[in-house]
Amino acid sequence: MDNSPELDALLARLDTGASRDRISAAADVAELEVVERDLLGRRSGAREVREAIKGLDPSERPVAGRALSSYEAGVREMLAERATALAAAAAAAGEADAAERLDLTLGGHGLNRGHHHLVTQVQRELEDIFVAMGYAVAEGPEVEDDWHNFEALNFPPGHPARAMQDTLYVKLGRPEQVMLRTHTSPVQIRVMQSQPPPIYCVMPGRTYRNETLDARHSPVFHQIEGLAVDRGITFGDLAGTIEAFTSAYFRTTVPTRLLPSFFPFTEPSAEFAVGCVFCEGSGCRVCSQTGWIELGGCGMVDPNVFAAVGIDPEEYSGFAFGFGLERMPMLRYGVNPIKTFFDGDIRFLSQY
Ligand code: FA5
Repeated sequence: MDNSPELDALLARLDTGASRDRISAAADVAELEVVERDLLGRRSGAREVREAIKGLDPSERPVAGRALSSYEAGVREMLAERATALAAAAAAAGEADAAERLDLTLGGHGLNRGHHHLVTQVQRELEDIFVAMGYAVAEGPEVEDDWHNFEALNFPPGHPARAMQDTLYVKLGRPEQVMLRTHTSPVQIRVMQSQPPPIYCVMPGRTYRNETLDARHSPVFHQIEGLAVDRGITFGDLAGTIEAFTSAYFRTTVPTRLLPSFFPFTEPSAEFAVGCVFCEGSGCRVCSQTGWIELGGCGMVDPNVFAAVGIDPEEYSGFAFGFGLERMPMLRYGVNPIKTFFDGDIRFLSQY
């Protein structure tokens, strides 16, 4: 049976010879891509033939379909061959160029763009560790009022525990009412005032104390505070959290130790220490032969603190901790004394 004129017209459009000529004429990969689009793409003749097959008599559709498939397969093969040939030619040209090229580069003056201070790097790293555990990050002001820095944290005026933190006051308003914050704990208060539980938050920042500089103490230093308030939070959660972040930071399972302590805003309170990473607990100069290095304080949020911010201590419990940020890189890199961080000596800073 003869083909219908419609079928013949379609088959005539599948011209392998003309396609071969176009493919061979492509001088580089970019041109070859254009040819491929023209021959097989969405607006190509092949695509129009595919659409037109639907309008043929059903008995002729298989013939047209087979012809189209065979044309497309042939074009793809020719495209692949041409691509290989073009790639080989480009590689050969590159080698020839490289052989003739003269290296005229001078040493030059590299632009030293600087980088984050080691303390900032550690702060960011610790934030990432806590964010991965589901914590948010919050900040508070460095100039604080007496209520946030002390009173809401259960240090009433005249409480002897205020003497534990040598305060630098700012001459503003009534005497001794405005100060440089002595710890990051006032940010706990601000966070609890600003949102209802559940709260899982870390609060890093700069803190100030009227202290004489020594190997481990500086009048300006950084702390990172942690606060978790939810139903059913226990001291076990606190211990597990401390172990989790110290292990994540030191990238090994470091032993942690909690010793009874006192803070007006936590009850019970503890000091937490990590096993000395230098001597692995056997005792050395860095850990004063104790095998342990103190990082900070912690405990269960005191009900009086919850009362100050309007959280019901019958419904919620929580833990808090705060530790010196400089302690972490001091331990990891053996930086000593603490003033090394703040001297601004580029020979030290550029190492990290
Ligand atoms: C506090 O500041 C409490 N706010 C910590 C806390 C938070 C307890 C939440 C309970 C709940 P302390 O004064 O011990 O605690 O300081 C905590 C840590 O800050 C210390 O262990 C030490 O690592 C660091 N630190 C304290 N003073 C200095 C200083 N002058 N220089 C460098 N680091 C310091």
